[in-house]
Amino acid sequence: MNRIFSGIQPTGNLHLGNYLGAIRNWVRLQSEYECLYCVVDLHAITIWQSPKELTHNIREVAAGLIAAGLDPRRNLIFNQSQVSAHAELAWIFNCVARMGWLNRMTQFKEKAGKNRENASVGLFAYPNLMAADILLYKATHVPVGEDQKQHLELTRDIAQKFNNDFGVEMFPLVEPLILGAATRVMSLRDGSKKMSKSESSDYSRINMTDDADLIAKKIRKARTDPQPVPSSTEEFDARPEAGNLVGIYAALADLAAEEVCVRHGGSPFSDFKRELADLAVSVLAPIQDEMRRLMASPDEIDAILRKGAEGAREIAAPILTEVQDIVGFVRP
Ligand code: AQP
Repeated sequence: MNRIFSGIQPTGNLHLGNYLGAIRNWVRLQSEYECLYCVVDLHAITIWQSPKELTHNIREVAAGLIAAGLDPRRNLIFNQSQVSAHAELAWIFNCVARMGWLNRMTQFKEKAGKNRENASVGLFAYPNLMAADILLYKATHVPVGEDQKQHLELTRDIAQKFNNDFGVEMFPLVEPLILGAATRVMSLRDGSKKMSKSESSDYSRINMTDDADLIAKKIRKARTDPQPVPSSTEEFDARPEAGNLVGIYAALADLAAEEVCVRHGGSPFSDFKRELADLAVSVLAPIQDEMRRLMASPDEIDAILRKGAEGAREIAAPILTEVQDIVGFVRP
């Protein structure tokens, strides 16, 4: 059976990259697969989170998922810390994965920056927890943005090493699902950096909670070059900021980037940016309305998360037991 698991961190500022690279695809997959979607709060605390803000952000991300169209009756939507098996399996994987493998992870290098000695141990071991998230449910497919490709390869390595070490066929080799025209949405200020929640400049991203005026302002101020809209995707490598805006337009309009180049190539960016802002607002406004409604009733969100966690625990429990037996633990 095909089963999907994917996660998103409640680190604040849910943005257009999260929506186009991940959430929107999750909505489309819910009719084809059994899906578990997780607000990964254990991952979030690998970097300092203010407790009050973390609580708010967990609910806001859950509200964003539901408002974007994930149906809690068809999918399990929950926050990671409510299912303790994630942490238990992650510990076992800490003992399977090798230091050398984790040393190669580019996300750790980017997030730890120059001060690696001061990064949390959790940040270093982040990919092991991610492997546990996925393999705890024997998920077969993981829809993610391109930035997570390396972590998924590590998940496959961990699954394979566990199977080899213990001589079992316990874990499947998961397949990434990298879908859509915007698998890597870049910063509006710098076409070489991905759009990110934790980037200090708010003008680098479009947040899911930005109102129409702010979206229009951010797009108007987005960095481009003096040339008009590219006439072909072949120009994107040399003009990353221009390519990024065309890619965002394509994803929002559900068109191929090449098609957008055919329709808008040669137009001044000032006109294209106006159209892009209108398009972004028309896609995001209904999601924002529903997010606001949900955030006004946190009990409704908490009930959805609680129910999702109960369902997740039911799937996870026998799988964790099987792993514990394989490892040789004595259980009650
Ligand atoms: N810029 C992006 N373009 C396309 N997809 C993206 N995703 C994130 N940024 C982009 C996808 O969104 C999902 C959830 O990501 P995450 O919250 O777990 O963490 P992240 O990838 O580390 O995202 P951020 O925004 O950069 O968060 P911070 O700044 O807190 O680290 C994933 O599927 C991811 O691929």
